Amino acid sequence: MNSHQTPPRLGRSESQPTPPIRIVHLGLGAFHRSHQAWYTQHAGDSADWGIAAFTGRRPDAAEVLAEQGGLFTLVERSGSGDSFEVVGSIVEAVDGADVGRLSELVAAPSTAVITLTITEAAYAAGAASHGTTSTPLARLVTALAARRDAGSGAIAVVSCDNLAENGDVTRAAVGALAEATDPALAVWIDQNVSFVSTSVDRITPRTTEADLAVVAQACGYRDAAPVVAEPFHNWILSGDFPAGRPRWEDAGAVFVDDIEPYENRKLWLLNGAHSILAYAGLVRGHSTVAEALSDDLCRDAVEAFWDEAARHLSDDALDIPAYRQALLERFGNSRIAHHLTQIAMDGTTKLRMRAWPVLAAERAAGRSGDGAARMIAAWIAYLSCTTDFHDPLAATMQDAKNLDGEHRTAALLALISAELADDAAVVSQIHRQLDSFAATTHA
Ligand code: CS2
Repeated sequence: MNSHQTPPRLGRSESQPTPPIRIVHLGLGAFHRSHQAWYTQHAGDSADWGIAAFTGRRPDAAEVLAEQGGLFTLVERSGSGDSFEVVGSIVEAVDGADVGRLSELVAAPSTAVITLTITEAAYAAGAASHGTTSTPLARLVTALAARRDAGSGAIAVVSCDNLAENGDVTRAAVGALAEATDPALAVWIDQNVSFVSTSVDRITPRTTEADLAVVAQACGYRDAAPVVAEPFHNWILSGDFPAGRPRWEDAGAVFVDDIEPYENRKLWLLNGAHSILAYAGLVRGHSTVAEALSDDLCRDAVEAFWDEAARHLSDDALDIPAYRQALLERFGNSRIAHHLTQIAMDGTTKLRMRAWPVLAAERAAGRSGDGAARMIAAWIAYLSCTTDFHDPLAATMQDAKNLDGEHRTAALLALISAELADDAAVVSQIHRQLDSFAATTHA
């Protein structure tokens, strides 16, 4: 190609068959594309399963992807190089506010699966949103009503957010919303919607301008919406698919009866370590996961937390030593620039699931839980040195930050869990860690 010519834009050719829409997704972001869209593309029956994906926080993402017929490049970034693949399983990209199109698609009898990546915080926000269609779960309830009215039958809803028992959490949130607006719909949902629990994993940092240039250079076309991810991917699911599903197992997905041990392993060891690295790392001036991991203080804090969490992950099939080793390698991949500020978002919701269960389990066993307490102390230290934080409880958090000493610590802990804040011994324990953390930081 002549270097002065603009390379062509990535797009579908007329002759390329497009799979029919049978999956509707809420929360079109980079993670959906590197994970569920990738698994669907690699299912043996991928020709039968197209995805219509609706945006959540980024409505502009639909426009850019729609211009490419839903196609995008997945850049698989290992420690030694990049490989490139065009993913074609998303066949329609829609602005999430288009509840009419969402209802139409969910009401279609051919639609069998609804997947969600709406962020952890959205499950709590759902409860306050009945009667509106401004939140993803409220939109989902509206669309499920359309399916009931159309008589299209049972369907599976699959949460792919980092929450323990995410299927049950979704069932409760959707059920409460339906109950508040249309009790008969709540009954229909109870009888016709299968809420599948899943544990999802693939590190997917935000795409940068530099990534766009890498793709143009390597692939010879312009892609305005590539996604960069690590080579590792994992998907564990538990639940029924009454209207069918793609053969995701062909791509490595695993179906289990009891998902809890797998969820906890992922949430505590991977996500918990991420939160420690994010908060401790940012306080200590690092910007990426790989940088924070190379700081002994941060790494020791991670290992100490892992030792505690591992005591509550006793099933041999979990192979915790191998899992820990693999995590150190994944986090250490410095070619993946996974920014700590991205992980630091929504701390109250995340720590409730990443730190609190381990702290509670350790204390119930008569031990200190200092490793888990340290994750929370790192979060408080981070809040003390920034005004630029993103959290669903940001407004209340500001009030708590204005207090002093242990009152301040207790008020911040209350945002994670009332039980934490009510336990004076835990408040002091975390408060002491905060001081030691700050002292080490400024040494
Ligand atoms: C991260 C996760 O942002 C975060 O809180 O811990 O997004 C993490 O990268 C993924 O769960 C990896 O699968």
